Amino acid sequence: MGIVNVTPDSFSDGGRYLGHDAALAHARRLIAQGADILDIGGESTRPGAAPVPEAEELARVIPLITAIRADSAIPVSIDTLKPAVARAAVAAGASLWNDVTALRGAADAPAVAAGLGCEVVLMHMLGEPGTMQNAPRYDDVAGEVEAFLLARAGAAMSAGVARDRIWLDPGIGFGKTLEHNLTLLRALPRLVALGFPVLLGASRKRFIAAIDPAAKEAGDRLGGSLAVALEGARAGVAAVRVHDVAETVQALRVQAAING
Ligand code: HH2
Repeated sequence: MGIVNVTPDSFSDGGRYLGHDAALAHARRLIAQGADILDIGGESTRPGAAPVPEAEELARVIPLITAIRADSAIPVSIDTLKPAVARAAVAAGASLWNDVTALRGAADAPAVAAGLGCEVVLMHMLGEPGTMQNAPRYDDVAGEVEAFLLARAGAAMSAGVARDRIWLDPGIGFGKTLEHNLTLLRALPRLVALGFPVLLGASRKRFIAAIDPAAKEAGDRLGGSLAVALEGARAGVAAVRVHDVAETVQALRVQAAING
């Protein structure tokens, strides 16, 4: 899954693809590099990011989805916590709603997801983006994340979302210390064993710098991002959400070739 952030403030590529033409060119580049899904986002979720009004978010993402749909059949995912943005994105041709709040962003979010009939990514986040990195605490991080995701899958299904449309995501970096992230990465086989497709997003994230101090800037974290993608694939995740599509596709292809 290749990331297209149409935002001024995303942590690793904020502002680079804010204009429609730059975003579309980036989307086309990721398709050419071998992305199987594009994840389009118009609101950053990094700690401290400013909330984006609905009209602004729609103006960022909808023309882009329409333009991608005009010349590619690639599945498009909309990264939003607003039901109205998900609805407009699906109308424009998106088939997956990637929601970092796991359908908790609005009271009607599960019902909207059911009505849209699209696939849904339910991601774990502890707290709110603004404060989630302030000393997050768990007694058993893998168990708690798993229980949360199963509860959210239950809520989605109760609202009418079909079981085979639900993806789970442990939410690397969303209210987690380095140790929490590592424990969750070690526990991926257990998450995969729940039987839902798992999405893993660790690309260029800050925990990589906590392991390698030389990776201070987001752009310095390709090696660490590839390491996580390979571990994820080995654990059986269905997709990895990444900024560096060409390099990730190459790493996964070589890994697949080695493994026959
Ligand atoms: N991470 C980010 C955003 N959306 N969605 C899912 N399902 N999983 C993730 O791990 C995930 C996500 C954060 O990365 P990015 O989009 O690069 O940054 P920002 O939120 O600042 O736009």
